Amino acid sequence: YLAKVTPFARRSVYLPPCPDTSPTLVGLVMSNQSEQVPTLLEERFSFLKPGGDYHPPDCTAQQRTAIIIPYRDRWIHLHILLYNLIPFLVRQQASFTIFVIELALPTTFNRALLLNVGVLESLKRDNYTCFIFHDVDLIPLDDHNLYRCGSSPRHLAVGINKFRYRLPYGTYFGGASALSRDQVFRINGNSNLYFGWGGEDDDSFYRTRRANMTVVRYPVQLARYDMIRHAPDKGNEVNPKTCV
Ligand code: UD2
Ligand code: MN
Repeated sequence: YLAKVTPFARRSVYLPPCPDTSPTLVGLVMSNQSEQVPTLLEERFSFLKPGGDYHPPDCTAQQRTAIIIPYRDRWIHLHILLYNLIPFLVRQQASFTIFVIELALPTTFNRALLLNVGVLESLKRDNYTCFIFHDVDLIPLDDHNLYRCGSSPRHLAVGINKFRYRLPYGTYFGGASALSRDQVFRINGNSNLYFGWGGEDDDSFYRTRRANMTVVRYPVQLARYDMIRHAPDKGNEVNPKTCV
């Protein structure tokens, strides 16, 4: 009977819940930022379902995760990220879909608005319970940095190379974060009003405070990231209303 089940029907087959700790975690790995990776993606990740879905093959993940990537004109970063992020999520036994939310209009960039678009569009597709808001240029280095949602919003990008692997300031909320669907709606999403670079992540942090939630973080030793080196983008000039 099992042999007849097509990949698309697999979710209707009973699989036991995934364990709290995945047995396939490996810990700290180096980021691979080779310019060769775009040519390797399709073959290496051919196990992904149409639309970029993945489900662990032998257990049922406890959460359904949407990875939301705000995007414009960062082709090589996107490919490098996917090359590193997909195996990371597979090792965590996540059930995930990656959504690249591309700003098509030639307006100033608006990262937080794209995150909102990602939430609303993804929910038309499946009943996601966990949202990971993720910069396109941030590579997580340690798979103990679990991309899961808990009882509080979580800031994931605690230690980034560009800040010498330390939290730059206490209310920092940039880079990558994890909010459950309930938490996203409790803060009424992110602000749509931040055009250009900066400030939108701080706004989201204050939204969690106003909703009486506390942002949690994993220890900096494991919540480590490499940001691919880049210059400021055209069309994402510093928001003049942001304090820098
Ligand atoms: C920091 C934060 C970021 C955000 C930003 C201020 C870190 C690691 N990240 O990023 O979360 O709060 O400051 O807005 O500190 N993007 C494009 N195309 C563009 C412009 C931006 O795809 O033309 C996307 C992309 O996903 C990028 C993200 O927006 O990673 C943030 O922009 P950035 O990387 O230029 O800014 P950065 O590194 O200072
Ligand atoms: Mn960046």
